[in-house]
Amino acid sequence: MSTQAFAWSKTKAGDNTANREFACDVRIGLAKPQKELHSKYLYDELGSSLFEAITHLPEYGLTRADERLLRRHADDIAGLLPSRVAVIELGSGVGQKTRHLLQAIGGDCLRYYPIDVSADALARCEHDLSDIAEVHPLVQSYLDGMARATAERQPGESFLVMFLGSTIGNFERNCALEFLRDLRASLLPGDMLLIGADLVKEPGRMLVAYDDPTGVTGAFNLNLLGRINRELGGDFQLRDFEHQARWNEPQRRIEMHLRSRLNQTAYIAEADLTVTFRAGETIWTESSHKFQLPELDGMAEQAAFSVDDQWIDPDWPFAENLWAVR
Ligand code: AVJ
Repeated sequence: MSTQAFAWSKTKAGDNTANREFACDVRIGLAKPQKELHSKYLYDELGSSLFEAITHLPEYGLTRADERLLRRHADDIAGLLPSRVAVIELGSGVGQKTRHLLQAIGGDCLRYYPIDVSADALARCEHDLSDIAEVHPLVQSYLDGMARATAERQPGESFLVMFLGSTIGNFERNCALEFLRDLRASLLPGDMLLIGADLVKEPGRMLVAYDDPTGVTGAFNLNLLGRINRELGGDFQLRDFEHQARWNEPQRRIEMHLRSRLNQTAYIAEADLTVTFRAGETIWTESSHKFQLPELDGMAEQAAFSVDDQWIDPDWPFAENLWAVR
């Protein structure tokens, strides 16, 4: 056992359910011919902070486009909502983009349920937004959080669910549809979904957004191996891997990979797993699907939503979509 693994076993509860699930996913993912790790594991506290830093990069226009649309059209959006509404946000992070809309909706006791895997981000969210809404943070998965929030529906009240930042793009296209159907199933007619989707643009522009010269996205990606070291007693040498971003044209998605610089072996104590890498072999860590406008309306249709409105940013092609449960 390496010293790291020993330190791990002394500091973390070995029977922790979340850890076991992580270990199990790592075992399965790294046994595949194309090794892969689920992108949700990028967001531990350090990963969430690094993602926050990504949103400030000049090359990563996505978050600013999302925020511009929400700021410019907050009144339009608020005007299209049912009169009595509570707000749920999936993957809120610190909830910074949401302020404008919450303000436009207004009211004395607007309830806001931010759902996120990062407790730190939610604590900041609550702190920053409690002047304009009654904040009920939920550290849960999206659908578990949905169940918790919708259980608090009051008579005559509707929900607005916000799914911003093109997080829907992290799902494989068929899984995205399945997820939207599950989401729809947790809602009632009259409820609405505000969903942000990043649009296909010039490959060079997309690539540099996911491979910034400052190296923040690389750090964000490499942290996944650091997290395995910390939480699962791994011994990955982070310097022997490099960040890689690819534009997959047929699938219309950016993929992030971690590429092994050499032939090497890593051991992960908690997964009782030895993994070997050939030089140049990669672990696929994230997909960010990019959308074409017509396919968005098709997704709404197929998940039993109707399209109420859509706003597009002229500087960074990105679409904010307001769908209603039908
Ligand atoms: C938070 C999922 C929208 O896919 O663009 C940013 C995550 N990954 N840079 C995205 C991310 C690399 C981001 N989302």
